[in-house]
Amino acid sequence: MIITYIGLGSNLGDSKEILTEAVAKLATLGAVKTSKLYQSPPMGPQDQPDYFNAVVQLSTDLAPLALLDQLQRFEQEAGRVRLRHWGERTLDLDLLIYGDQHIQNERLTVPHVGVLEREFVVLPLLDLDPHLDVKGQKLQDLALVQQASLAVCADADWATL
Ligand code: A4P
Ligand code: MG
Repeated sequence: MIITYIGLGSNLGDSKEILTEAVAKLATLGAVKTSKLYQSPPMGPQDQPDYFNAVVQLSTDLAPLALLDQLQRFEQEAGRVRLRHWGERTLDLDLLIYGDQHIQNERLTVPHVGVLEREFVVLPLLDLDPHLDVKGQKLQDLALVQQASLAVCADADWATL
């Protein structure tokens, strides 16, 4: 069993409902725990709605590419259309961390490129494991943790099934 972390984002449609459904789908792949639910202004183009973000810890036997296939299937099922880079989307599922593995191929970069820079990723990861270490960096020591301006909009039981 590998411990993985999946980043969830949505800023189109009924985001809370879409993310709750995504957690239920992830739960079909293994045991899940959810972070708090956050809301944050968009990174990238500013003429789009604020995002709802969370992270799910998923313990699974799926291999990395098989897991990515499932994440992309769930995105499609949520009616995902890609309008533009860093643009609005109904559901974005990113494979942030897969055990302690470093993966680099044409479909997958793990740990995910933004994992140390994005507060909407770092804060929910710390909800799930305050001692988490990524690429040799303790997340709780990152400067952005002290300065974070994310709004918590629900406690960790927001997606209770
Ligand atoms: N891919 C490579 N590595 C991974 C990985 N670790 N997990 C490839 C998932 N996919 C990975 O993804 C494009 C390709 O990345 C996939 O085909 C996969 O093989 P995509 O999600 O279709 O592309 P994208 O989302 O347009 O680009 P990108 O760079 O993934 O965007 P991000 O980084 O996902 O950022 N602002 C706030 N506040 N909150 C957000 O959640 N999200 C984004 C999107 C922009 N601004 C945001 C937020
Ligand atoms: Mg993505």
